[in-house]
Amino acid sequence: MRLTRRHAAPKPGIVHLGLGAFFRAFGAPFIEDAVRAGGGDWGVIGVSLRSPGTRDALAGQDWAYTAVTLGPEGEETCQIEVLSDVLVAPEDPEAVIAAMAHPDTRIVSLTVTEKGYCHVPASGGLNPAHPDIVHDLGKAHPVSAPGYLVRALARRRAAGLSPFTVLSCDNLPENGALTRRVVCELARQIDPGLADWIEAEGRFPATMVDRITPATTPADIERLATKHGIHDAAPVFHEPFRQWVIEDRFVGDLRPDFAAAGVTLTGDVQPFEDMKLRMLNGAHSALAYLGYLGGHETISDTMADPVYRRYVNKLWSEVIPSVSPPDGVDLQVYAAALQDRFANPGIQHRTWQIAMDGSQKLPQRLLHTLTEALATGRPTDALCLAVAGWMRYVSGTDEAGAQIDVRDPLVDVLAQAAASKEAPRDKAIALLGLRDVFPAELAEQLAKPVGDAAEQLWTKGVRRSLEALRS
Ligand code: CS2
Repeated sequence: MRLTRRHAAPKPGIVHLGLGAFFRAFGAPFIEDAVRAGGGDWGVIGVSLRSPGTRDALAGQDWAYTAVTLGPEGEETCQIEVLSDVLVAPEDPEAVIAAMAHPDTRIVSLTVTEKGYCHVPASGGLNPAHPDIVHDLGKAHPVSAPGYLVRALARRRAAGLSPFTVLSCDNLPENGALTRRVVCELARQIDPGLADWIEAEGRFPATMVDRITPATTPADIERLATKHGIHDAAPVFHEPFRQWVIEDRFVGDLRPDFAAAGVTLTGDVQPFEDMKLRMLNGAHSALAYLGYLGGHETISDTMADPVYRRYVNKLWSEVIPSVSPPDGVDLQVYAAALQDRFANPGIQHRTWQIAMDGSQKLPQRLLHTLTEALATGRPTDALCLAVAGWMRYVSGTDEAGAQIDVRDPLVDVLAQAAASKEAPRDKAIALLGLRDVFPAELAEQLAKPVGDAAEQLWTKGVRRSLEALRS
């Protein structure tokens, strides 16, 4: 029998943009726990900004679904019922704006991935040439996340309502400030008065979000049915660990009782964010590129290979000096825990999945760390090899000459830059020339060490390059 809802949905108070597996495995269960512990009308209207797949799968289940914890000792299931409706933006943009502008909506949260903010990764400002932004400037019905935020905020201002709190839950540096910047820059081009109002009244708390959530596969859905008897068309699968740190700055102080659900509410998210982006996501990206090139399909396979395990520990030893830890956190202990989380064989997290959208991820995951390490003369060999790994990957063929299915908003630009030169070092320098990713000064500093790493990778191959790194 198909899964069905057990309780009525809570009255909605949150609209969530980007109804992917990550939000359903992370934000939604946290909100459900907060409502259970602290009450309040905080049901969630989920919005898919692109495709109807999740809506179609969840519609027959009254928006309920299963979240499966993949622990080292087995699987545990939990039914999540906090979604009260799902909208598909391209089918009915007006319904999405109306939901966001509704007086009951007090928070609009986002997991739209890095590229969904339509910003320039190297600077954090809005990319005015982005095709979705060009579209949204000309049309009343937007396609981009910043476009929806601006149009819905305009509607609230016209109705005399206060703005909603905008809660970015993506892995971006200073995600709250970045979201505020792209929204205000877009609003200013549409109506300067609106931009002034958002700047004065709007709230964009920073967050740090953490739970490893691989994409659900047909085999996962099948296993849930055969092993647990649960017939769910859209379950999500995740690791046991979860951590959410939120800057406690909401419009009118209106929010779920997050603390009751175990969320850390703080005045300063930055130390948590730097630690997580640089140590977890930085290592994830490094392992994704180098692991993929070495023939590893998942992160846990990559971690089972001693050459990579040694490499990632060397990488962390280069990253740790650039991180000011949150109070009471020992970064060596944090790294050891990451090593175990990455090695969890229950999590089949594909290197190919993490390798996606590298042009949007590299700055906050590896380049900020590199900038600081270079300024203080600290070692950067493992960091530079990670950047060279990305370059080798986006050049489009693996070591056996097979085509790589590179997914990145800049895929064509990256392929052209890599193909414009013959020698590996020159390819690396051509890629360092992409100003959307590498600031000029950093590119100049990286020319020699990343050029050397690229030379090694292309000529000796990934395994020998990893082995050649001194620990
Ligand atoms: C991963 C993240 O896909 C990726 O780029 O690095 O999704 C990672 O699994 C999460 O940030 C963990 O919290």
